[in-house]
Amino acid sequence: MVKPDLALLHPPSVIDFRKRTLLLGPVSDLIPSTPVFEMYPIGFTTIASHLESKGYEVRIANVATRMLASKRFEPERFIKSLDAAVFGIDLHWMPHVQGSLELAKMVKRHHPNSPVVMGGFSASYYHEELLRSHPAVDYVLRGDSTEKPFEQLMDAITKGKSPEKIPNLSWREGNKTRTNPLSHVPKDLDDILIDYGLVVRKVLRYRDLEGHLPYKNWKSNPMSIAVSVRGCTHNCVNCAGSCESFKGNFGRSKPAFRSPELLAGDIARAEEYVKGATFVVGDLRQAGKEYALKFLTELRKHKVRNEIVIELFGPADREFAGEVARSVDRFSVQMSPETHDEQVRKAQGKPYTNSALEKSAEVFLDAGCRRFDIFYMIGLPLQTRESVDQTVEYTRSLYKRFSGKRLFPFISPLAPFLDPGGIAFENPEKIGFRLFASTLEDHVRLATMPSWKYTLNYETKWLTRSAIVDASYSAGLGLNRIKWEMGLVPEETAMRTEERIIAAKELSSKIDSIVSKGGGSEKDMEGLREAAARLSESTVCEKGELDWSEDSIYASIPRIVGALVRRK
Ligand code: B12
Ligand code: SF4
Repeated sequence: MVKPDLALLHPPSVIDFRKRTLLLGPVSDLIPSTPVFEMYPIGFTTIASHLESKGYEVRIANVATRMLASKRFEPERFIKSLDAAVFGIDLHWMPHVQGSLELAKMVKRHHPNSPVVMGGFSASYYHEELLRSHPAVDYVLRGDSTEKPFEQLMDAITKGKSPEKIPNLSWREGNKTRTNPLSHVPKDLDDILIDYGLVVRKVLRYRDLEGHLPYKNWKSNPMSIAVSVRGCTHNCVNCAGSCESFKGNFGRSKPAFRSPELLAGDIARAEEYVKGATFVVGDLRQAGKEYALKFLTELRKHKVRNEIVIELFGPADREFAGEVARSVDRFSVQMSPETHDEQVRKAQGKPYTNSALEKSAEVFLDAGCRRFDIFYMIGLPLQTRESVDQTVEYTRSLYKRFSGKRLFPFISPLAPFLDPGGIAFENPEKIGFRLFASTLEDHVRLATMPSWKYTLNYETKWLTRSAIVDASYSAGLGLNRIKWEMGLVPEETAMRTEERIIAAKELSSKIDSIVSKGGGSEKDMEGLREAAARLSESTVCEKGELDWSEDSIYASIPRIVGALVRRK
């Protein structure tokens, strides 16, 4: 087998999740991953594409999907068997804090002479603590764009040069932590290489399909991602990807966009390999109307047949909906008003009205969008239990208004963590939040708590941790009932969801009662382990409700073969 210069490893959120009792809760019901967050950052593919173009051999190993795919897969044995000059581990999303650190220790145990590089949003935020308190981590590459700094670091490591001048790098020199300036912040994304065939070639080279899968169910519901932007023009208070957070933590004062031509090309190339939906990250109108229209004109030329999923960060008009419809065969829309309550929405950083939201749904549904998904959240500033209940009731009026018209509301808690670096995390009291964790170490402790109530790193003035849990299960039950009454989910699915929510609620109470008597160790919880694992997946709705297509990986095989042959 080829020896990679770099192995990029993605951990599960908790490395020993199979051995612990963890009621992880409805933390990932609305995304493709399971609650161990097995999806690796899209950046793995751009880092790998860039380094390969410079002659480095890179392997991607998704340890999380492999652990989910087989009980017999042992991460320690696998890490031992890997032979790479350098190991890269993402600590992008904070929920991976325990998994990333444990994986780094594993690498060091078996490969003490191979440097470990960490990167991603959370690693950038906590770079000092990572290097100060975690000897298994040798380097941290900060910021939202590490492709070129990583090339420089690989050169330095493999040729024994000093890392002194590498932008965005934090590193250890003796007992001291060195922090180079965060100066590589590209103004646009036009130099980024996205080789959609790379993963397919890697699967064949390393004979490892599961280890390259972005998430567990990718084979039955494949999806690709096209990134229009790094950064954001908005300032939602709980988000570490906001304008203010990018400025404060990742050195970016303005979003960087991919040119409309390249973005449309990415989507067309993704289609060569994957028959499934392509999710376009970022509201296309953030760079201005002209950008959005240019992109749609370019996309039209490619005659894309895959379903395109676009995001709206704010209301849209009929003209824009019409342009989207003219440019693609099939499309869906996602919008996150977070709540029906306009005051709460404003406090969260999204000052638009319900009538503007409903108008947007109307114009897109009229234009032929296949589904209009609306996402609500629990744990927002000013949001009370009554407000959550009213959000659920409001969806009934939405269903009535758009009856039979493919409008799908979803609701889930802001969990498990309030994003470090976001406005609310940095100014909790001002926003009305109370934090239970600030350091990496605090978050590691929370990540391994027996139920998600104790994992939450925050509560609000209006909803305690217990109230967030209660409101989430209750809203899940309410929305499920409404969907059933409106005929949006079959009775059988609705019954299954209801039973699961009730069972999860009961289990949560059992865990509370053990904890209240001073228990909480793994031994005290052992009898609940299997139920906790079973009830952690898809609590408030089923993953199938989110599938954009019924295509499976097998439908993509002719394309993959065709695309690989064309590349030869
Ligand atoms: C698109 C997106 C998603 C997509 C995933 C896309 C993907 N596979 O990367 C979906 C919708 C699935 C998603 C899910 C989640 N997301 Co999200 N997501 C985003 C969003 C909107 C854009 C991210 C993006 O485009 N990144 C592009 C660039 C910046 O990152 P990248 O190319 O992947 O990686 C570069 C660098 O980060 C770095 N890097 C990354 N990994 C590594 C590893 C190494 C070794 C190195 C050196 C460098 C490095 O270098 C890369 C290349 O330059 C941001 C918000 C924002 N405005 O940024 C939130 C954001 C990143 N998500 C966030 C969260 C919390 C989540 C969830 C945990 C939410 C949940 N509870 O369900 C899940 C986790 C999913 C999982 N892992 O299974 C938070 C993270 C905050 C934090 N510090 O934890 C953000 C900031 C905002 C938010 N609240 O949504 N997300
Ligand atoms: S949640 Fe708000 S701030 Fe964060 S990426 Fe989305 S629109 Fe931007």
